[in-house]
Amino acid sequence: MRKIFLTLVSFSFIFLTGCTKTEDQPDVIVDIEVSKEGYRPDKIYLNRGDVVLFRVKAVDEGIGDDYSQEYYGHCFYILPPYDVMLENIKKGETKQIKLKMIYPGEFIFTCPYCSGVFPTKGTIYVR
Ligand SMILES: [Cu+2]
Repeated sequence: MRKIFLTLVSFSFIFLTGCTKTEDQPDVIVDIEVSKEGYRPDKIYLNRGDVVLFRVKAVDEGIGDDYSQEYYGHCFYILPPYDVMLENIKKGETKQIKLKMIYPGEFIFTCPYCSGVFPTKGTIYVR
């Protein structure tokens, strides 16, 4: 019984400390557009602890608009430790994700689909 309780406690601990997704109300809304020209804005300044709603709109077709393929459009991927991704954002579509910015530092975000060809990279600064 005690062992089960300790296991539950450690699972909750991992969940609370390791997960940046949240159901809290956002403190900040960040609207981003992505195209073959890159992200706009490509520098985002946030405070540690902010709950941030990222709304990412694709303004062109990215790697393609064949929606029968596994990959199309653009992405918004924040590298670890955030390690979250919005995938397959179609031209004209907005996808959103809400995160609690628990890690301070500088974090690259990119489109894994097209960043080898287009300048789809940016930086989030959390202080
Ligand atoms: Cu892209």
